[in-house]
Amino acid sequence: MSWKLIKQALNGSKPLPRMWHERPIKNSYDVVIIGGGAHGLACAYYLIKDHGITDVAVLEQSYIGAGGSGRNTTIIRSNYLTPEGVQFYDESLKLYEQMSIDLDYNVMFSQRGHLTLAHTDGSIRTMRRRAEVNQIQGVDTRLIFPDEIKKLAPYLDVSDRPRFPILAALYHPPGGVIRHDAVVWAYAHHADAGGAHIHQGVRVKDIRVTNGVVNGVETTHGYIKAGAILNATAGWCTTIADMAGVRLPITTFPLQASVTEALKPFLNVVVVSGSLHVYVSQTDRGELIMGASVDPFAQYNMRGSLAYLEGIGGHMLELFPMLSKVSMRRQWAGLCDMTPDYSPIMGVTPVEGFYVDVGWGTYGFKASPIAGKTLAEAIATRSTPELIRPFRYSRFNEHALVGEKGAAAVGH
Ligand code: PYC
Repeated sequence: MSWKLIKQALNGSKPLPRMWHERPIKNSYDVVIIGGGAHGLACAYYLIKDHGITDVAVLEQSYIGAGGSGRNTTIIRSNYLTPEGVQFYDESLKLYEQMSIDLDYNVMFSQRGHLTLAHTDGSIRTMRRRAEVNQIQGVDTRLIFPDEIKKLAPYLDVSDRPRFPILAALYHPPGGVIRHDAVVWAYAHHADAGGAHIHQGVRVKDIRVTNGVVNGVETTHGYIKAGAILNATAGWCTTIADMAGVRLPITTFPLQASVTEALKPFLNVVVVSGSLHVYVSQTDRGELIMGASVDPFAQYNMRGSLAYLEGIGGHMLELFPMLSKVSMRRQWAGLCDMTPDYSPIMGVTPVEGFYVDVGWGTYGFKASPIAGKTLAEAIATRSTPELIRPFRYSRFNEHALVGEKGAAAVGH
């Protein structure tokens, strides 16, 4: 048992110290971060830790982690298709590996391995390419075939019975799942302890820009002057960017997910099928947590639909026929900001002092640590770090897209 737990037990009924605090809103900060998800909070943490910038406010219109950070299916991986994507996400995975130690908070990162199934010759070709790109970058990813897949996921139907039989899989042993709330709380705690102010329930109504330079934000709680502003929102990123006069090539779609009743442990890897639009893993409590591809219509509605349940139910049963009696317990949706090349947009914008960390599609949570770290560097140095240069805002005018559709998530 850890010393921390023993101390807590001996503390009797004394309330535990707060993880973060409510503080009065100041009328000026060096840096204002819009969006209190894992990205925004990680950026606040790294501004303090790496650059000694402590005069930071994180503004969250709801409660911290209420958006994509608390709605994702907790998958972490770095088996992308482009060298730029692999390098970037792999740095994130390495930071996740160290997070429980670095932040002294158990984020329960379970590197149980990640399998992306191939049901067609075309997807085998893409996976071969991904495996090679990954291996060149030093990332452990390889193509495997049904006999090995069966050993990793014994209940997966690898026979030729299904409509789309499993022909092969991309196996990525470092991939896995993490406790997403814990990631948000750990960053919030350290950002707060380092001096950042976390303001929940504060909505940004406008951004003041003079002669191409940001001045501050108009909020539901009054005007706040800011030396630099980071747009680290999802769902509302285009609305916020519009306030600064910055147009983003982003369309927003809902993505639905759900969880079943708890079952005995039987699934020790993350399983993804692009062709069937499914990703699934088993939680520590035994539930199956799963999601689909984005809904077919661009909208901000986050209601669950019967069409999603029918679709995912059918596809799950093609993969795991023995689940036919299992009931679904909860479903929800989050908002996904899709860019034309399925890669994010990070760094400086044409408005001086206005930075973006947006366009995270269905893959934002896994990037939180490295996005926070590199954006903090961009803000502190007023330049774009090499690792995120490929994802710069100007790439759309420079015909320098980073096409990640083949590895972004499930088939979109
Ligand atoms: O990119 O790994 C992924 C993912 C999982 C669920 C949605 N996207």
